[in-house]
Amino acid sequence: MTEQLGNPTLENLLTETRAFPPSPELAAQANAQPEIYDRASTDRLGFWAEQARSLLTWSTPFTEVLDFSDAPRARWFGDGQLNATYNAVDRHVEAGNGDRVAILFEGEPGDTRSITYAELQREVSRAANALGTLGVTTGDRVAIYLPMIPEAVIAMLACARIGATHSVVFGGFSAEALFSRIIDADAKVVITSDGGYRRGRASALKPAVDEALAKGETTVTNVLVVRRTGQEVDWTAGRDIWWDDALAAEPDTHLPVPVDAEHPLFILYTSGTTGKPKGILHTTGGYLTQCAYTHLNVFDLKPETDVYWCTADIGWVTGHSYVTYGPLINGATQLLYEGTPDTPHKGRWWELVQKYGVTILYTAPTAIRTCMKWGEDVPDQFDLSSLRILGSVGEPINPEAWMWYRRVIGADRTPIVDTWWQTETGAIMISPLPGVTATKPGSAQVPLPGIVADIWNDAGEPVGKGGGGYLVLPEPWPAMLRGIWGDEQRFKDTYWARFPGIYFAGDGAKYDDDGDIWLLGRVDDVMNVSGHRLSTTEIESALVSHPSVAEAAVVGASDDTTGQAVVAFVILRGEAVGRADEVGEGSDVVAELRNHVAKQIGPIAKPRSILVVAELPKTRSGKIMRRLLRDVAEHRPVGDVTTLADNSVMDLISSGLNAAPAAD
Ligand code: 7RM
Repeated sequence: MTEQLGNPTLENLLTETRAFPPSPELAAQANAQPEIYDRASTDRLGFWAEQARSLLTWSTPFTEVLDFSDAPRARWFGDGQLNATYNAVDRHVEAGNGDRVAILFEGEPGDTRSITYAELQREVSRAANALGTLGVTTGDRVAIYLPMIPEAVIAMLACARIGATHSVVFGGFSAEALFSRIIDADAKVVITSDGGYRRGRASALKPAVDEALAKGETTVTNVLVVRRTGQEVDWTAGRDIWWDDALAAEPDTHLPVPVDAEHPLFILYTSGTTGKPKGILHTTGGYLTQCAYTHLNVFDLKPETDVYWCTADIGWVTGHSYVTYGPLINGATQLLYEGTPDTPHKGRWWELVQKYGVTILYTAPTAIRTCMKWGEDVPDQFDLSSLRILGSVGEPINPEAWMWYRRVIGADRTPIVDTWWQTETGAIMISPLPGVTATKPGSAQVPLPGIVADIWNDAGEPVGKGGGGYLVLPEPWPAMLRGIWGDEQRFKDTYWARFPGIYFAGDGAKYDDDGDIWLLGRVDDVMNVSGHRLSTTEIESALVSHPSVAEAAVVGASDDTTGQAVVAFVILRGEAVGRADEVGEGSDVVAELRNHVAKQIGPIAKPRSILVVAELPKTRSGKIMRRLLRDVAEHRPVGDVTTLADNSVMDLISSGLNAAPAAD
């Protein structure tokens, strides 16, 4: 533990003295005023009940707020009923806001669509009817495998409208990953597209679905295919249906199905410390309450005037909570962009901010660091004066990137909200409030009103100001996960066992002398690459599934742009060693293994470098000492090797590594 917290930049972080209070104008008109902290702490449950009542429309009002008697599974607003899509769409139309734009879509090639709440209601209704025609009913699971196009949001809302549980699988994941998620959730229908636009060209998606469904027996009866690129696709008659045809055949009205507050809204798979991804389960009432509350207060959303843009893909939890549910529940107008920030040029994002007058931007530190690398003359060419709030999520944001973000993108004027949360927490937990908090570069600072977070030491004692340890969430919160799909025991073991009965987030953290929280990264075998969670074990499993690999060890090495990068150490099987005359970093074997990982998991999991070694450093009990491999990967002198079974191993590895250049 101490070792993992031994972050070399920590001392700098904790001497941070810069603070940026909100402007008097912003403070005066902000949705969240300072009193909110007192209100929430005086009567926490009453506060959440108030949020649930004022932010959502219930078809059956709840009387019970929290029931934690079956801990760790919580029930929030348990006797209430509601429909997520009714809340995200219909009620805005009923309130006379049907003409307000919900989604401003910009495709990577530059095609655009503007979808009002009234149009969204009609599209989602048709899609809900189409799912019904295919036999999907309340409680069924639907897999969604789509690029960032409006249909991704429409598909999610169509599921929620009929009470079907969606499982969105990131479009960058492989057929193998899709297959295992379809199997785990017993999905009945898959919604996909022919392809999407990526880096200036059409990239296919449907073949991965075909490949996934050919891997074995599944419960999938139909595949709905959105036509996005017009690419040729293979067709399985009787199973595959064009989305457009299915929707055209349906009426554009549909009665949303009220569900219990604890009805499963979605499953989202995320990497854990073991090889198998966990299906994180979220339910309806509590999740939506916290999404709406955080979106309104952390981003200070004014639905009539703001243009909000969250750059996250729908395949990640940020896309669920802050593209689909939070903004739409609050009646926001938001930009949805399909492509990458550098296509066709490195100013594309800033061009979009200017074009649409974006006022609130929510993105990840890795994107900010990439833009820093491209130089500030790129954003300087655009008018970014519409921006008033900037958000960050996914990993710790280093103070340099924070300052750059504020100065170059925010004209030294916009508050930055550094938001800490997880797939498991469902919504933002720790963050400044833009009209209240004097922000500090690099710190997520304070738990939101209604949220309890603390930092404990190994013995489970609060460390207090100036102390470091494990981040814990001692009290239940509305958007908390309700379990791991199909694996109750793993749910208990993973989150509730380190400190019995208390949620352990897996992150290390430290309080500064003001009592502000600084997140220090994961303390387990989870890596964070460009804000994406990857499991070391999962990548190791992918590597050893290749016939040439005997053994593999993976570590996350710090990387200037992506935060961490995947570095793998592999021992080849005898035949493979013989086959390759040269096993250095550009060799065939290494290239093949990198592609193999991309195929097994997805391109984001591709190791930055793979080192072929003769031995791996192991303890006498056979545990791989990843700490030493991390030293090597980060070009540090190798630390304490006394627990190694054979301490000459590290010399062997280090000498082999020095020559190795980094791959793309
Ligand atoms: C939303 C999301 C969760 C992990 C989490 C942390 C890290 C996320 C921040 C952060 C420092 C932040 N969900 N993390 N946000 N670390 N400051 N503001 O990212 O499930 O994919 O990842 O990400 O380690 O445990 S996630």
